[in-house]
Amino acid sequence: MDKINRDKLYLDAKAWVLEAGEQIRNKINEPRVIETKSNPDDLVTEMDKQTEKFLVEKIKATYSDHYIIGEEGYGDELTSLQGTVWIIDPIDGTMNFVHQQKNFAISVAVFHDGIGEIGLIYDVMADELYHAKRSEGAFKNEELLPEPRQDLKLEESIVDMNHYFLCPNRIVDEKIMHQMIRTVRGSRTYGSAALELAYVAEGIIDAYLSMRLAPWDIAAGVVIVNEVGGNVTTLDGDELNMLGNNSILACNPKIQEQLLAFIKNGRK
Ligand code: 2AM
Ligand code: CA
Ligand code: CA
Ligand code: CA
Repeated sequence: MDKINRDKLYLDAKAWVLEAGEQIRNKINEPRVIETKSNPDDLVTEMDKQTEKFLVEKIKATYSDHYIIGEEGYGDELTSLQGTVWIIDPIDGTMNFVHQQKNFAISVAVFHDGIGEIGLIYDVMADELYHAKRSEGAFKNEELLPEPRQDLKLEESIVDMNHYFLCPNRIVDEKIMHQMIRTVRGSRTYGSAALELAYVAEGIIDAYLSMRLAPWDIAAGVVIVNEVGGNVTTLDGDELNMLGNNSILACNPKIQEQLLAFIKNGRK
């Protein structure tokens, strides 16, 4: 993808994400219709659907030859990442949106022929935009995000994981995960994969582990984490598949080997 096209795409994507965020903020206190999807804790609201529809309409009107993968179904059914593909989560952290009216994000990535070119994660209520273009640095608003700390030790790390890892589960022995929690300095869970990846990029947490995330949960975050020099792989250390679900480990490279060793030890 040439630079001029990418710069225009980036400006358009950024403007649409900011506009979508403003629309959500303007309606944040309105009564909400909440439905459930795969299970009673898997929530969706009109706002998720409206926001995805808004973004898809903007993209289709301006870039009729681009493809879209979106959580709420307004995009395309894709079997390949050839061409230019937008990967959209209109509200990542819908449970936080419903219960807290904060701590959720709009996540938008643009991939070209399988390569992540642009990542945008907008913390709507904090008005903080994490953004990156491949090879041009990653930013939080105007501030350049630093490279991951070189002197980091696992014992001084903050590791973020979904608490399902600490319950009996089919992915990894929970006792090994308890050991991991006891080894590191602290653990966190924020409830928005996109923001959790943005925090790894920012270096305010050192690792994020999650099970079975969809492309729209992680696409923008992967671009931003990679851009600062962080690593994102599957829990087994393999490359991600952006057309399917992935269990992921995103982290500062200094602690990657040790975290992968823990997981390998407990892997089912
Ligand atoms: P969502 O809010 O867009 O659904 C919560 O820990 C994180 O996991 C959120 O980023 C959430 O995205 C994501 N997630 C993925 N699949 C989910 C599911 N089936 N139920 C709830 N959250 C899910
Ligand atoms: Ca969802
Ligand atoms: Ca999501
Ligand atoms: Ca979502």
